[in-house]
Amino acid sequence: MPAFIKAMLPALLAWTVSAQKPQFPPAFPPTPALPSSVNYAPSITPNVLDATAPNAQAECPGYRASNIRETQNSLTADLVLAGEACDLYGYDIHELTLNVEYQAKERLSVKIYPRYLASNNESLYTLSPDLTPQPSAEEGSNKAGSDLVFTWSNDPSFQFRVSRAGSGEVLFDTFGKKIVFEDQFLELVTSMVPDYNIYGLAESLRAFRLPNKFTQTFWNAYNLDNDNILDVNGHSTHPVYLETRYSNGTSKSHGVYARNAHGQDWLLRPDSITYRTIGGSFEFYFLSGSKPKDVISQYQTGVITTPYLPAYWHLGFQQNRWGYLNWTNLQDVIDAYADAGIQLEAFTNDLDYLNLNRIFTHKDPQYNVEEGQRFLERLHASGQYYLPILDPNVYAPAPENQTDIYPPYDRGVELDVYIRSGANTSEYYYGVLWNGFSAYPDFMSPAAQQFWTEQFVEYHEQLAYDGWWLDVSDATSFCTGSCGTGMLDENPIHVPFPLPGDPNTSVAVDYRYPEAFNLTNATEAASASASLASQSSAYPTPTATPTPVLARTLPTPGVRNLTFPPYAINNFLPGHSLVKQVLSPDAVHKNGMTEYELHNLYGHTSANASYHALLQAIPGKRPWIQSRATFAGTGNFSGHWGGDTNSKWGNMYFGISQALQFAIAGIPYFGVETCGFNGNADMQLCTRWMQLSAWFPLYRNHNNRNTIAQEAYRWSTTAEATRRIMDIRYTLLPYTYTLFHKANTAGETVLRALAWEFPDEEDLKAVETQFMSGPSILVTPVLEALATTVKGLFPGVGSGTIWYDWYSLQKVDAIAGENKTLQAPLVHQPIHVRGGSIIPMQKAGNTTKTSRMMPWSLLIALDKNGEAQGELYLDDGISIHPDETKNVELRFSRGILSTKVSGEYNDGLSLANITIAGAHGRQHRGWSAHHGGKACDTQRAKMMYGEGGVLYMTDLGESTRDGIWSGDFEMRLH
Ligand code: MIG
Repeated sequence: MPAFIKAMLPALLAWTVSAQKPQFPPAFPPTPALPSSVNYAPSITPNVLDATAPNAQAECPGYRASNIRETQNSLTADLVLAGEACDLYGYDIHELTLNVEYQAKERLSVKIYPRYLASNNESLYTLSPDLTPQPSAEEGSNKAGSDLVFTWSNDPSFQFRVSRAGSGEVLFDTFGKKIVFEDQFLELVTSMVPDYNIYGLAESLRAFRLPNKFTQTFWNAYNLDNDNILDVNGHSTHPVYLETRYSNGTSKSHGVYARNAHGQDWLLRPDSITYRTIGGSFEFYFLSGSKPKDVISQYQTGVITTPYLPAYWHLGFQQNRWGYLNWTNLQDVIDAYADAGIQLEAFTNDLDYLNLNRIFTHKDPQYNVEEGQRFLERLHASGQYYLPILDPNVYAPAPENQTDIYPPYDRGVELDVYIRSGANTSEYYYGVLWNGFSAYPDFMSPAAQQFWTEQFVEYHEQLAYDGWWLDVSDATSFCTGSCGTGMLDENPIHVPFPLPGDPNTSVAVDYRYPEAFNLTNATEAASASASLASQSSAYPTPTATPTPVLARTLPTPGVRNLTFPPYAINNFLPGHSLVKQVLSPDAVHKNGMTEYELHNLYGHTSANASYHALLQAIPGKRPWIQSRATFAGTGNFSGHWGGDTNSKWGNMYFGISQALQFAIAGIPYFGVETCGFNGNADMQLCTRWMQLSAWFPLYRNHNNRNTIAQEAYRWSTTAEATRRIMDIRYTLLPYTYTLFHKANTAGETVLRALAWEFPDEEDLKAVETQFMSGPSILVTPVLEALATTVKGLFPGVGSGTIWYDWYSLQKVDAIAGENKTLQAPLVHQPIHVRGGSIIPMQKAGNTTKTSRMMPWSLLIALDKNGEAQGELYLDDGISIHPDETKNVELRFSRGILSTKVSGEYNDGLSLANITIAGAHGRQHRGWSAHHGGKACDTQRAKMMYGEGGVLYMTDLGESTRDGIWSGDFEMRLH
């Protein structure tokens, strides 16, 4: 029996193990043994669920403020412990500093941190501005001019409020509660208004409007399941919420951001929110709003920085699956999309292309480099892109095995880039992931940036990829502690559980289907359940090792317990343990900080390093990077996807609120695995999901390797529905791209909740089944199996908003508050245009590139006064710093359309037609136009009234052939 299995014996328990050296794949050994130095995963009752846990509010003394110093825009004070230390879940910090800053008219910061910091432990308490932006006061800011007011008192102990200047409305209120500040436990409680409306706190799969009996935990996690469990911690940490309060037919909103990356719980309760972290400091930013869109914009422009501007092609449709076995396989899929007449912009290739899942390799002969080069030449020539997967962990070859050669690892050693084991800092930390025992670059270090950049550049010289899809960046490892220490000779090992598709396992084939499949496909459903039964009996699912329940650990004064801190956050993994399925919190970074402080930042730092490396590998172009794990500010350089969803209707449903969470978090480039990742899709689900996702900025279809194929062309109805919706998406690319420009420059959002566009309507506060794309498009997706109708609200109609059906341009007849039934046969998705909008469009081509070469058209949807406006932003769509840009303002009023252009970019495309919806009243007989000051020749143009007041003006071709946006345009109806 090999030594490594012997060493693992204690952990074997429920696993059946063959006594052979593991092959790769599919024999998978059990959880690799733990070095005895690591305390093995005891289960800790989390305090939030533990009724017997001492209550910090009752036991701790709080603080007293003294020595108050005030300036025009700040207040500082000393906070001293107001009684005997409670040392409850750590040891109390006796002296703190309070710092309040009126940073801008609409932003106030409140920071509380230890008064005396030895320079070497400063980093434990303050999150470095190098990691995520830390806003400071704007010039000229002062208390007198602030929207917000800070008040405090010492009675009975230090407490504070943040309220609105003028009205005095209290937004945040710790009165009557204590501040608890220990080295491993911080707590602060704010009172909340009854039935409060808060949104944000990404990431978790759950309702859009957060429940008020709910705990949001932040500990970025990945196992094969958490993308499907509602309400648990996900891959990202965004400690920011938006609160909206309605009264008297209007509303006011504000925002709260708590800048802290430590593991944390937000306990939402009916009349309060308790904020607890296991380290760091209190660092709050209050944003005055007062509309939801203002709050989001203040957060992005003033605090975390705005989202990056994607390249135009990032908005095209992407296909992926785990299980495309070779280049030919990819080519076949590309050809099939072309044959079906469905746009395909890019391939996001999964692990299949890698040799033994080792990054920066390729598998021969399936993914042979020379063949790949020819493949990429063809792909790029047709305006398409290649986006392979990348995992941050680096395979550590078996030292004794002369043939196990893996240069990237060696280079990382040479540059000394890897995170170190906490148990023995002279060793690197070796976790387990898809490639086996592996090391993890410390992306905060310049050496790791150099390493990463070199690898990107070298790999790009072989295979001209166009971006990376960065997976498992939660800082994932499937064993506990540095389990590879002393075991590298066993490499390559398999993760300690079967991967989807591993032959002869319980997950070899996934036989699950969506709800209602048994109704639409009774025979297949029956045979799938028979196959499932026989697979399950042949390969039973191994039962998990039972986790012992253990009492809380007690704090040792002066010593932080990094792996089992005295307060257990409500991590969803067994035992709520922080050491499971992640790099252990005691792993050490190059600057001496530990994963305890940095865990939730690994996705952020690895995506950031990838962004910068891409700028070197593909100079001058906007990088495409989407990261598995994110933190506040990641949207500045990366997108994010919704995770390994099941092919179920409920998963599709929650993707909408997930997208809205990320709109608040400043990551608009978000999308979900269309048609579902785990389990098989069917025609119904895939059709509806292709329609829904067509509105998500990141639009990709992806599935697991043990499921049936689900490309959009697999079912003829799905293909037809996709052609229709995809044409709409591509037609609207100029509109969407302009939204991204506004996100990038002004912190506006792309996808929007109805409540953000219509903040006075309280009945919209929890709407999560409809959403808007920008200010003008309302989407009412079908989210239910077998439905041919769908119900939707038409916001604003009570105060005169007009909505037009996208397809017929007929005015919708709806009354305020009516949940109106809309026809929605399978190939049709209800979409509505808001009166008052002008939308510049280009007919869909087969790629974003060819779409951008189509002549322009304008859709003018009139409001109740016969007016409309819109905007357009253009540039070359790819350069990181475009030389030329174009901004266009469009306006229609009193029968006159006028544009105001600025900037030099000119696409040289003419205006082909104008459509006006809602053109009732006077019938016009003709029109005249000027372009760049010159009269246009309108002789060949046609004008026609359609049903319901739609005016079509076509064949405008010649007069604007120098490019409609090259000069101001004015058109008058006669
Ligand atoms: O065990 O690379 O979310 O999209 O297909 C899964 C394989 C690891 C997780 C990603 C998923 C991807 C899969 N990865």
